[in-house]
Amino acid sequence: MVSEPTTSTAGDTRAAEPAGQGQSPTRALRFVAVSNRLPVVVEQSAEGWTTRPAGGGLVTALAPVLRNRGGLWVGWPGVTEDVDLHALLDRASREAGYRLHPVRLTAEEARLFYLGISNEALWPLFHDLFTRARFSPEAWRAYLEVNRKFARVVARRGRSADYIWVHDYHLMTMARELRALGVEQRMGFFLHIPFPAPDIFLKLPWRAQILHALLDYDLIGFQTARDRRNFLDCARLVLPDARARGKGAVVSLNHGGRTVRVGTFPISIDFDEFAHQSSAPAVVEATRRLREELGGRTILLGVDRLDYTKGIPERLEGYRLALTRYAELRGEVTYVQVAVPSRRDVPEYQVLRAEVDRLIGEINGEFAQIDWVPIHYFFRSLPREELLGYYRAADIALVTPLKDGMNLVAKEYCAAHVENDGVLVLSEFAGAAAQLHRWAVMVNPHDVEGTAEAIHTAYHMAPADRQRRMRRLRDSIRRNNIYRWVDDFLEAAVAKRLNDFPYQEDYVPPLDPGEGF
Ligand code: ADQ
Repeated sequence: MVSEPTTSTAGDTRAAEPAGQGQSPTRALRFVAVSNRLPVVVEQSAEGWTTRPAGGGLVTALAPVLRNRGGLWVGWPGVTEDVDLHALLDRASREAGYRLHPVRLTAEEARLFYLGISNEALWPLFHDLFTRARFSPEAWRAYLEVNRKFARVVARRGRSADYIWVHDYHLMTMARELRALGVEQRMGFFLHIPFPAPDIFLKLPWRAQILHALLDYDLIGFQTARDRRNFLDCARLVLPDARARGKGAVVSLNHGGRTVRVGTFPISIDFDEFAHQSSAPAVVEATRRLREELGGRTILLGVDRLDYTKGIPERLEGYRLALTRYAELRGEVTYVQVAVPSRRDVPEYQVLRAEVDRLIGEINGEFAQIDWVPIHYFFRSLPREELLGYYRAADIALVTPLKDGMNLVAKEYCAAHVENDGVLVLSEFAGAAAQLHRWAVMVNPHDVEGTAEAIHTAYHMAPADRQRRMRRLRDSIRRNNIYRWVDDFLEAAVAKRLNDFPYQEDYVPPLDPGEGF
């Protein structure tokens, strides 16, 4: 990158010479991951401000790639208070094995960029719910400004051999800002949410700016072929000289003399880890207890962030209809809905919470018997062990988003079913459907009768059929796991694979005394 001379420390050298390649620190490929949030949670506790790892498959999969070459993760720490981030993130970086670098946002920037554009305009629009989208020009200016801020941090921290990998819809204009700063490194972008079809995308007041800015990346990745097709269609409409070429998982888009590669990379989970953890004695015991507490009934499970894209009210209506139509389900099935609180400061989410509370109250009021409650509802995040207990205990998972980039819950549920039992009821509009539709019970989440029917079908499915389908689901997810996803992206981005970045057990990331936040 342009602006910063390389500071070489002993740690840098070690990090820069993996696998006996003997390259100098300045020339060894290094990864800079960028996402809206850093992969740590910064929070205030009785002992003052602390951090804990945010976890998740993406972080686990990227960690070796970042650690091995002295990599960097740039993101917003999620706090706008005046916290001593230097000391906090130094410690967290040592624990993570790679450098965490914060982008500080003011409360106003966070409000406009994060809530105003990311959550209130792009999120609903990209999930086809455009009537929920609000387009504030003031918030858009803040979005551009925050993307510029991210770009400045990356440009200051960068080196000539970096590969910059940017994640998600919060940072779609960042490459443009980096290029404006003179940064010439290769940059990739992965969109975790769907990309809408032209008739929806074209409603966005800043459609041309976003498309132009995206084309400043060298590689753009989508979850599914559908998302990529939508993107290419929009690009052709907004940029008449844009031409797509090629076939397969990665194609080329030529525009204004530049070639950008556009690929499909369906994200996944650390399958083996989920399967392994699900077999732990504590999880087996939690599963047994849950089944016992729920009276040995057939358990239906929903696990979602409480988000209007996840289709929770529609699913509840489907369940209500199933109980109405099929008397044999009453007293015999129990639906457990676990919802993680999300975006509580957005009014739509408050309305959704009230609606879910109301529907659950109505259904329980209508059908409950003295020894049976049709729905158990948990409105909180669960520790991994407990979550796995629910996954394993559930005979049927209801994963019915109205639209979803991928949906990892569907894959986690299958990975946890180590006994190859359980039925996945899956929305046609989850990205996961492209991979799993042959063995899941598919539903249109808007179709209440279809959802009731799917619940009925899953309930009556013969054990041999259940097991055959679950075995296929698990095979597919095992093969296409998160490591394969990173491999495929790296291959397309820099012609390397994960094995080129072997994990170093005792690696301690270098401290860079020159770094001031
Ligand atoms: P999300 O919209 O957050 O992700 P999803 O893919 O389902 O959706 O991931 C949710 C994660 O939260 C899962 O790992 C799940 O285990 C966890 N979770 C859910 N409920 C929980 C609970 N009650 N307690 C604890 N953990 C819980 C976005 C996109 C998705 C895309 C992912 C990854 O919207 O479409 O699959 O990014 O790219």
